[in-house]
Amino acid sequence: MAKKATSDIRFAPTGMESPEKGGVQKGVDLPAATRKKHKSLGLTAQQLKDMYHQMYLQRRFEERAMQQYQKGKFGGFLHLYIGQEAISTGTVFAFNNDDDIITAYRDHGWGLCRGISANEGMAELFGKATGCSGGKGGSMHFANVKEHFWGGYGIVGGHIPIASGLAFANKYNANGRISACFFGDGAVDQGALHETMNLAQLWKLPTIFVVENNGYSMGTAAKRHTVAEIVDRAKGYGKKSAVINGMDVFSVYEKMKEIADDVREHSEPWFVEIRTYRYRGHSMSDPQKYRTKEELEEYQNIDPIERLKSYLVAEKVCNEAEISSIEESIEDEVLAAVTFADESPFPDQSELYTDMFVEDNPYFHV
Ligand SMILES: Cc1ncc(C[n+]2csc(CCOP(=O)(O)OP(=O)(O)O)c2C)c(N)n1
Ligand SMILES: [Mg+2]
Repeated sequence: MAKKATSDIRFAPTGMESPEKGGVQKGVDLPAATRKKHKSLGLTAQQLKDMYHQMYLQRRFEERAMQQYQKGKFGGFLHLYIGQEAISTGTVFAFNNDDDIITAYRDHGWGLCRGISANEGMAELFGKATGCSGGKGGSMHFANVKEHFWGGYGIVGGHIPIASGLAFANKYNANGRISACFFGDGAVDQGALHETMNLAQLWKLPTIFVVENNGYSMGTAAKRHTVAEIVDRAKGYGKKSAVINGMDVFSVYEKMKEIADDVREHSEPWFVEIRTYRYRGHSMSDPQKYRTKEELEEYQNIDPIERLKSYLVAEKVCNEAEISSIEESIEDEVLAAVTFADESPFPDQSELYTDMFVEDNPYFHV
């Protein structure tokens, strides 16, 4: 066989042109959204308003956080969840309040859904003592263990075994709770995922592995960093699986509720791919050269918050004035959070060595 010229040897698709030439394809293909209306999903009008409140709070909290970052009020990393809010919201509404949730570093929205106030969240970003992690965690380490939100992790895939550990404890204690681990498409080829998927299946742990596939791992499109359909990873481990439209809160709610019920009943893990899109860069210093403006607009046109708002108005759950009043109250809440964070003190030096270890009542023995 003739030796290939070095210039013909390729290790990965390149370029932004056509897929045949190895170009980058569109972020994610969304499956159809549910056609069900709220009543047939068992959601009340009040719950819909709460959902809207929750999603809008996450959006405005992060928009303000971004502004404060740009003003230099805090530094380090800031990974925004904007665009993905239907996933946290739909899931938290579908789960019981004491089901365990753990996520990666794109964690602000999850924290706000699980009892962290705007004040505590903003103060954490500012590194202040009044923050949800005492100002010692920052953006990537929001946590609220009392409300079964276990954080906030910076190592891609590193938190996946912890989620199954939580499931192990729940099964051992026979407390009827389940756990769910949320991670990005960039984590699907991490060894920790595959080791944990194997054990979770062997031990029939009540847990859900959830990929929030937003189409990109930093600046690399999913179609350039991973082979095959992500959801098909489930097959190799004999897992039940689903693909969900993450731009629609009803679809997330419906399917995650069904899955949670199944996991609770049969104590068997699921592997779920929720397809979504992040509107902002990976973190704050991302020139976003890997995607086109048109692609971004395609997803912004099906924004999950706008979608819910249109539904609320069309179904006469709220009128425009009620929606404005929800939005205004959130605006005030988030602005007050900025002032709160600004005026709060930094942690005392004596805090440097606290919160390093669990000293009493480890979770497993509760
Ligand atoms: C083990 C490890 N390798 C590399 C990194 C650097 N890193 C931080 S985020 C990231 C991309 C992860 O993308 P994805 O899982 O799709 O999550 P998303 O940012 O899209 O939410 C990488 C490679 C890291 N934090 N941990
Ligand atoms: Mg991603």
